[in-house]
Amino acid sequence: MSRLVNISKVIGGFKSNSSTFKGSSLKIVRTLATSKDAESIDSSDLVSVDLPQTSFEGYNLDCPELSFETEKETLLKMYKDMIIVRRMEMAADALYKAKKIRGFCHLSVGQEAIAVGIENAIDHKDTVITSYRCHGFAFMRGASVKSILAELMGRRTGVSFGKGGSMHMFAPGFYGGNGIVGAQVPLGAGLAFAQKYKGERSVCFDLYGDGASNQGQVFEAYNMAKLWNLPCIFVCENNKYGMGTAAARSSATTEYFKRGQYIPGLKINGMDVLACYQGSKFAKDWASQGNGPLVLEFETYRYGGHSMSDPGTTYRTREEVQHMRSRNDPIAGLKAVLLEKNIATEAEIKSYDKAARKYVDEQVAEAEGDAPPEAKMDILFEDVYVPGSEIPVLRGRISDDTWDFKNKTFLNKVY
Ligand SMILES: Cc1ncc(C[n+]2csc(CCOP(=O)(O)OP(=O)(O)O)c2C)c(N)n1
Ligand SMILES: [Mg+2]
Repeated sequence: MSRLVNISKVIGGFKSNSSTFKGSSLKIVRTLATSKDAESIDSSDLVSVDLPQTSFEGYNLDCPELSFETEKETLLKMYKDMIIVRRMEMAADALYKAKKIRGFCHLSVGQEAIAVGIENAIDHKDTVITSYRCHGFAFMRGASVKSILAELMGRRTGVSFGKGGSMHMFAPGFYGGNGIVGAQVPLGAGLAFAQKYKGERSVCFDLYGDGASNQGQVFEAYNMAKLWNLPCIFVCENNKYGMGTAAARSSATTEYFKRGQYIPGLKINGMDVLACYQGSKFAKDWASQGNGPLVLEFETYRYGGHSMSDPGTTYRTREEVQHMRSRNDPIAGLKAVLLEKNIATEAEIKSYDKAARKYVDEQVAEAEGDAPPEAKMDILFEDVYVPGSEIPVLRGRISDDTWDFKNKTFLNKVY
């Protein structure tokens, strides 16, 4: 029986996209739904959005429309998604500092608009794959907050059953969470190939960083995607640094959206969730209509260090970080839109923020209460293959490590 329960329901006009262990996704909707959500917002209640001219820049491409209409509830949902992702990352930060999370941990505080904008523009048939900075994407694709935090703490209820950790998170239609810089890019082209081969009109969002963008395998993937007209949307999250190296010190040109050469590109303001949403919708339409790949660049910024072991202050100034936080924050930006368009009052937004904090705190407590995986060999070798597709034996580092899947024991065979 699958341990991953997929729940996707519409409650009170809000779609829960959370699949979860022991079902907490329904709670997310109920916790954050206010009486206004359920009673006074009609799902056909449209609002017009006018993006600034600076939202997009095209390369061999006509930019998406700056003015569009969308449902008010979509804007509210994006706000709630972003505050949940940020609270979850802040909880991970605190748990790490309390030594309850060990090992690698890369947070995306500041970059939330990208995962949220993309997910609100696509559907469950589309696929997403990214690097180690993956918690927000895992949540948006359907993993519960609890299962993500439990994974970070090495609990059996974690999204990878407590054996993966920060960089190895998966959900339906989400192919990780990949720790090897750039390695996911050709995998994403492969996903897009499979989607096209199966005749689906879906697309793959294939994400990587500015640091990864110079790797040869990125250009190999571009080539094949264009050659075979794959519905692959290459997405460079340009957060201005690869670890402690500024983009201009590692990239001969930092116009990442132009680097597909023969593939059209689009630069998107990655600090504005509405631009991320509109740009992602445009990209999905483009690729699913058979136009082949696109290269997107989301210009963004991470507020914290590269990982928990980097304070993030030695290669950039405090003023730079402060400037981005105070002038470009994606959550504050959408809040201003909600207020300006009378979609929510200041008091309602405060209540959403409070509910998000309470919800994440509860999820932390539940995850902390869960047990780690038992120290059993069959648990160690579980999930290496999809059940039923195992090879007879898996060789380890030494002969004593050779595992017999059928009999769930070591063979002790000497090679
Ligand atoms: C093949 C490989 N080389 C080096 C590393 C070490 N490493 C981890 S993250 C990173 C920087 C990547 O920066 P970027 O692509 O901009 O992503 P960001 O961390 O900014 O999201 C490096 C060099 C690695 N994990 N894999
Ligand atoms: Mg980077």
